[in-house]
Amino acid sequence: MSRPAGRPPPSRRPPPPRRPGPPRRPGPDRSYVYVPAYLSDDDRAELLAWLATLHPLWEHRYATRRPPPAGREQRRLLRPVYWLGNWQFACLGYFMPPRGVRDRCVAAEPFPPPLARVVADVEARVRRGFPPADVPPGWRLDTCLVNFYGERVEGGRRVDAARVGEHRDLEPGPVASLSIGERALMQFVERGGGGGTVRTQWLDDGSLQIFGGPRWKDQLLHRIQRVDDRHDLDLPPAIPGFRTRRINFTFRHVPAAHVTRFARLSPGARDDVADYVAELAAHAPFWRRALDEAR
Ligand SMILES: O=C(O)CCC(=O)C(=O)O
Repeated sequence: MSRPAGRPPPSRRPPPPRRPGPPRRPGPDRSYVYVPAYLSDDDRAELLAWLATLHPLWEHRYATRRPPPAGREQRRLLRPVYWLGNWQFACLGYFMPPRGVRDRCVAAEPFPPPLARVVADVEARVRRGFPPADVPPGWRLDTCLVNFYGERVEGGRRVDAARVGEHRDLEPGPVASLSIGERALMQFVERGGGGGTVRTQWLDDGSLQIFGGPRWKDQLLHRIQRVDDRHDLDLPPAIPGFRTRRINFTFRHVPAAHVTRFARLSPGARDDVADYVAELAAHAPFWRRALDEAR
């Protein structure tokens, strides 16, 4: 077929001039989710009834049977805690891959039904909505840290302890957190001190937050700046010397290969946590069995 005279062949035609369009908006961030009013009334009631049966530990930062490391002062943690799935005792050091993985995660109780339901739903949300690269092979939310936020009562004085300094959660993959009680101010900040606050999020009563991926997990630190005290709450369980106004459940993943039964800890580590395990065993059949197994 012949070409009409005077027309350049199509491939040589100059491209049409670009029209400046509106600036491109970044797509939605699939590695962060905040869901207000997530917890159902039934699950909340069941969770509070279960909490009332717990005996949280108020751990010391370092082992109590020998002096703290040089230059460090022994102290109690800011707040009582309870762990499910596996217990990361502060004196053994928290799970810190790749090197800090042995003798740190002690097999602990399974999740009670309302938390098991939350976990099943959160895992499904993550698999549906998060970028696959954020979710390592074998990832499951098998670990939960229950943090009790409130104030200590010391010699008649009330000392507020409802905060967490900036840190990263080193367990691989997304972490999820469920909050009940007074709302908390959570901030994500750039690492290295110089950077500013990248996101500020009030974590409301009954809310769920999930974050994962290199930006939220590795490049940013997070902290709890403060917790409101507007409703005079005193959440269960009763903890001597402490009034709880917020409880947070942080769900994480620790690979099963790094979880050790109490009876299988190295003798030094077992000795460091023996008093805590005895305290837990006084109230929880799981820990009674763990203690018996080690005898
Ligand atoms: O209480 C919260 O919402 C956050 C707790 C937290 O940062 C943690 O458990 O690592």
